[in-house]
Parts: sequence; C-alpha cells; structure tokens
Amino acid sequence: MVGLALLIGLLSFSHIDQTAAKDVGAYFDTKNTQAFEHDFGSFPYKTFRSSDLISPILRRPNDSPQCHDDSYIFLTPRGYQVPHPAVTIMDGDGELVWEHCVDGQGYNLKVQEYMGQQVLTFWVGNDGVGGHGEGDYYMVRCATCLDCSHLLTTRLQYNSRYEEIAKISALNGLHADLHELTVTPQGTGIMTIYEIYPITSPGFVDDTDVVWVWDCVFQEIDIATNELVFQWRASEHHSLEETYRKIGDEGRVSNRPWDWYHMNSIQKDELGNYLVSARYTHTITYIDGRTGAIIWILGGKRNDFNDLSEGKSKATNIAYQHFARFHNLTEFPVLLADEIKYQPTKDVDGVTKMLVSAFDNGTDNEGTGHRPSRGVLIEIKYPTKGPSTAKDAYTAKLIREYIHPAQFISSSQGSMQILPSDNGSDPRVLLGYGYVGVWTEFSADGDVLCDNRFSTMSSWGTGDVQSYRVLKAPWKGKPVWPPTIASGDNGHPSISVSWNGATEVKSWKLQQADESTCPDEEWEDVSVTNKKGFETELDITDADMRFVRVVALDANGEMLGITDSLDLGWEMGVNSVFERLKVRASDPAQLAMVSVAVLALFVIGYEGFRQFRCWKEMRRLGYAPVHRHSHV
Ligand SMILES: *[C@@H]1O[C@H](CO)[C@@H](O)[C@H](O)[C@H]1NC(C)=O
Ligand SMILES: *[C@@H]1O[C@H](CO)[C@@H](O)[C@H](O)[C@H]1NC(C)=O
Ligand SMILES: CC(=O)N[C@H]1CO[C@H](CO)[C@@H](O)[C@@H]1O
Repeated sequence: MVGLALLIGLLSFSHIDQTAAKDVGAYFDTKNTQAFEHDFGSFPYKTFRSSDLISPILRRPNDSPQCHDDSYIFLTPRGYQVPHPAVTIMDGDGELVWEHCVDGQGYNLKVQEYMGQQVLTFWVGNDGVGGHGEGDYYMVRCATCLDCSHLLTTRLQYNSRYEEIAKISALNGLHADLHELTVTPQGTGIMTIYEIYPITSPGFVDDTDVVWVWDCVFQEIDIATNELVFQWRASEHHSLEETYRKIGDEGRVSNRPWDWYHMNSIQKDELGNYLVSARYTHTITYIDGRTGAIIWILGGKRNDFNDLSEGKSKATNIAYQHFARFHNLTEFPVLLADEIKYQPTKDVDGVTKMLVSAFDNGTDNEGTGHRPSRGVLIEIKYPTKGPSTAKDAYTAKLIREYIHPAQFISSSQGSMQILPSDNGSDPRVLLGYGYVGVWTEFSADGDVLCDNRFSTMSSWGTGDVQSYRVLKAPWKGKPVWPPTIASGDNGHPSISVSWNGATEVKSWKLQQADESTCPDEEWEDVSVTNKKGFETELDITDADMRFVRVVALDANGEMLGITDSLDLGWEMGVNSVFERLKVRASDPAQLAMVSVAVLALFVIGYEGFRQFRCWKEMRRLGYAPVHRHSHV
C-alpha cells in the first residue's frame, strides 16, 4: 500500500507542478472557474495571517438557497496533495470554521449525541494497513455544558468546548477501524474492527486447511465504563464464498490476510438490531442484537429480497456500497405520500416497510463495470416477526437513485446522508464522493441543488484529494482557547483576527491601550466590524495607541472571548504620547509639569545608563566578586 503510494508519487513527480496544492492568496474569486481548475494544483487552498491553518477552497458550479440552512459541513480532507490531513468543519458559505490537524490520518468526523449532548467524534490512526485502519476514536464536545456531572467518571476527563472528553478504543487487544463509530442513545459506541484471523476451510484455496483473512468484527462498548456490551464477527455468520473479491495470492500466510468482507457501516435500530454494510460481499445485513444471527441480507449472493424495481436500475445489485442507513417512509412525506397512506407506521399487520439508503458502487481495483457512483433509496418489505417462506414476503424496490451529472465513479469511500426537512417537505440528499473531492446536495427527486468541489476535475480518480465521508449537521462551537490576531499591511495598516472553531461570533470589536497589561476598563473601544469568513481584516487607521486587542461579540453584542494584545510598535506608542502631549501642552501649568517630568525621566535614564556602564566595567576588571565576599 505504502509502496504503491510511493510509486504513484514517483510516477507523478514529472507533472508535480500541475498537481501540487497551492495557496490561492487572500483575494481569490471563487467564481473564477478557469483559475480554480488550472492555476493552483489539485487542491486549491487558502492561508491566513492570524492562523497557520489552511482552508480548502470550494468551487460551486451549482448553488441553491435551499442548501443554505444553519448547518455546517463535516469533512476530513486528505490525499496525496493535501498538505496535512485534518478534521474540518466548514459553513454553508464554504468558509472554514474549525480545523484540527491530526497526527496520522483523520477520518469520519461526525456530530453525534452522547448523553443528551452534541459531540464531535472522529478517528485518528494509521490507515496504511490495507484499506482500513488501526487507531482510536476521539469524542470532543463543543457547546457549553450545562450539567456535566454524569461525565465525571474516571474514563471521561471532564472538559468543555472542543476538548477531548473520551478516547474510545477497541477492547480485547484489537484496534478501532476508521469506517464507523456510531454512538447510541444508551451511551454506547459501536465501531468497526479488522482482525487477522485464521478460518478453517480445507480445500478453499490450494492445499491449505486454514485461510488467513482480515476478519471484521464490531464491538459495542459502554463509553463511560469501557465495558463490552456486544461483539459480532463476520466470519461466524457469512461464508467466505459470499465474497466477490478474488483471493489472488492472499490468505495463505498470516501476514498476507485476505480482505474478504470489509465492513464499513453500522447502525443500531430501536429494536436493538444492527444494520451492517460490507463492501466485498455487496451486502447490507440486518443482525439480531441478542443472538447475532442474520435476520435478512439485502444484496450479494445470499440476497433475501425479490427486486421489484422497474426499469434498468435495480435495488439488489448494490456493490461496494457504503454508509447504509434505515429510514422510516414518513421521512419522505411527499415522494412516498401514496405508500404512507397504506403504511403510516413501520409495522402494519406483521409487515415492516422501511427505507434503506446507501452510497453505492464505486469501482475497485478489480472492478470491471463502469456504472457511475450513485446514492440509492430502497424501499424494503419484510415480515416483522421473522423468517417466512411466503412468496414476496421480502421485497425491495429502488425508489430513487442519485447520480452526479459528471457521472464519475468514486472507487472507494463515500457517504449518503438524508437531511431532514423541518417544514413537511421532502428531505434533501447529500452525497460525499469519498475518493473524489466533491460533495453534492440533491433534492429528494434527484435534481442537483448544490455541487461543492474541493478538488479540481483533473484530479478526480487520482486520490489527490479525498474525504472518507462528507456530512452536514447543525453545530455550535464555543472554543476554550482565545481568538488570535496578527498585523499586516495590504496597502493600509490592518490587523486580522480569527477564532478556530467558533460559530457564534457575529462581530469583532477593536480596542486599544497604552499598556498591554491594562485592566479591562482601560481598554478603549475603537471600532466594531462584522465577522466575515474565517478571518476578518480590521482597519486600524483609527487606532492611535501602542497596543490593540480584539473582542469577539455574539449576535446580542455579548463578549465571547478576547485575543491577546498586539504591540503595534514603539513608534505608535511615541506618536500616541505626543498626541496627548500636544493636547495637554495648551495649558501652561501642564506644560511646565510635563517639562519637569520629561527632565526627571531624562536624569533618571542618564543615571541608570551610567550605573550600568560602571557595573559592566567592574565585571570586566573582575572587581565585582570582592564586593560579594565582603559579606562573608
Ligand atoms: C420547505 O423549505 C424548503 C427550503 O429549505 C423550501 O424549498 C420548501 O419550499 C419549503 N416547503 C414548504 C412546504 O414550505
Ligand atoms: C421509525 O419510527 C419508529 C417509530 O415508529 C422509531 O422508533 C424509529 O426510531 C424510526 N426509525 C428510524 C430509522 O428513524
Ligand atoms: C464499478 C463497479 O463496481 N461496478 C459494479 C457495480 O455494480 C454492478 C452490479 O452489481 C456490477 O456489475 C459492477 O461491476
């Protein structure tokens, strides 16, 4: 894997100038398609003055007001041309909100609810172990915590606001994989795990009795107590014959395991059962939460569903799919209005009807077909109480497929999220294209509403710029660290201010003082500027004292945080003193006082300088120690 990456790196060395990521500078016009596609490598990005973070630049060939709600975008840009992998939040305008650079690779940034609180979770670790990862999940809280006493357990360090509250690791000596961590309302976390595992299967390949596989396990862990609640192992329920991935020369020895299943998503439903997606068996499997037994399988060689889809596109031919999720029919009140009339609830007369969504069919090295990647919305019907042999007891029907107009194939990763509507209309559908640095929002009917590209078209399919998933959610971030400032000069003196992670800042108030250590009441207000993007530039023409700082204000004008003070230099300080002298000098008495003060200062200064010279001379001559010894 690493070797391959190196090889690709070497091969692409000759044209590295075109593909390398480049800074677009402070005044890039994001509507300049030509420049975006050709002038800044495959990952055009922006740098800042007040922060050393970098922000992806978005090109948006389609943009509709419908996508602009109060939600934020959660992604994890990485790839051969991304300068450093980072978990990233952007706002609806494509402006950076939070970026956290990780040590290793970062995947799977999500907003989840833990113990009634909105938290961020993401994975950090080594993803170079064969298409999956070995690492840990981190949980970070952002909003102000009202009652956190329940988090004060030994394993959860109590911390507020963008600080780690839990590190969630796999148990039994295993490592958490990057594909999934689902936090449940019961305070458990369910994660994917890959383990090298011997499977006794004489004659399966060559003359060996044992096939070494990357087996897939999921563990459900109580986050507060770190106890294992449930564990499930793929090879105990699916057979090796179900895979579509050829064994090649793998599987004979333990250090060359065969990646036969490749679990990539898990959801637990309100009945306590699990929905699991696996790439190489092309299966979405519904699993009994008590026994681990398979209830049904959608797709793959053991598919239980009779495909009722009309037309060429089918429901049960999913392949290499990701991010399988259940939905109630009522989530699509308009699209499924007729269905809902007959099936207003999930179960009617012992028959369950649900929707399953998934990001479907990226190619793979050995893939042959070239159907474009798509999001699928599938309606399934199955007997609520378990196995039935009745005809059409299990049916599946493709309700909608969502295909990007560029019809590209994302050969790995990807996500499909249903964005709930709060006004009775159908939800929107968000596809993150994984291996291709694009995310797109569709209407429920399949029309593209907004297309967001953080990589150039020429880099699609190269792995230069990727994000495992791209998700959208409301979020409130109130960092514990202060906002930061830096000075600069773009023709006129200015300072820039930003606050990594803060979502509630509406404006910035510039203040000034003669001393950096002034108590708060001695800082004078200079001006207020509305926040504009990640970094806002403040004009300081009106500032005339030596030190400035910036106060972050929320929509009500309440203070959220203050930067450190910035020294504009002694020149500004002297100017400011002279300004004041000029004003006061109009009064003869004050003029006399000031003159005396200046004279006194001069005398003290001169005396100090003389003393200093004496001391230095003494040291040079070696007299100083005598003075010290005289006390003995
Ligand atoms: C609901 O809100 C969306 C925008 O988010 C808008 O396009 C749609 O027309 C609204 N529908 C109704 C029924 O108000
Ligand atoms: C579907 O609706 C039921 C209530 O009828 C609810 O308990 C369940 O969580 C919903 N499922 C999903 C996937 O939203
Ligand atoms: C590119 C790719 O993975 N194509 C597959 C998509 O799914 C169809 C149906 O299962 C396969 O035939 C293709 O090979």
